[in-house]
Amino acid sequence: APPDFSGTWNMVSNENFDRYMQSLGIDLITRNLAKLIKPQKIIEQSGDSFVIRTLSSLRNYRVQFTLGQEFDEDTKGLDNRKCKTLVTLDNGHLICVQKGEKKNRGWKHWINGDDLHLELSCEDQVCKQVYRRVQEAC
Ligand code: YOG
Repeated sequence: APPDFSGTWNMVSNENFDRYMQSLGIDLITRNLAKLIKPQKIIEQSGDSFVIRTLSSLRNYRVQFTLGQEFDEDTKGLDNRKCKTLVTLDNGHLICVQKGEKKNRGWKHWINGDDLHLELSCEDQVCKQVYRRVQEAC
């Protein structure tokens, strides 16, 4: 069965985030603030439809999509670019391609136990993040 990404996930690790942000042209002051935060992901999945919220004290970001349907993404509050974005599911991996000004841009999510993995790519940089599931009260 395909994985269910739904839930609340807290960041536990973040590798190469600074160089990823540099590849997106984020200024030094913003990068230094962004490195200090540990965002939370809130994912709502129902069938092929997803909402992913990335929440932090610095910025919030929300993206909504249906698998296999390209859409216009505006990375407002992040690097403020427009992309043609397509997300597909391949062997339990949620794979996003963000076509636009930046080459080789996208991200991948997958689940391993209680961990939600995220690889963010731009140009020649890959940032590797891990989030851990927040258990709901019963
Ligand atoms: O996630 O696209 O889950 O959208 C990447 C930040 C930092 C703002 C975050 C705020 C890229 C300043 C979005 C971080 C750097 C730096 C919390 C990752 C840009 C600006 C919002 C992302 C996907 C996959 C869903």
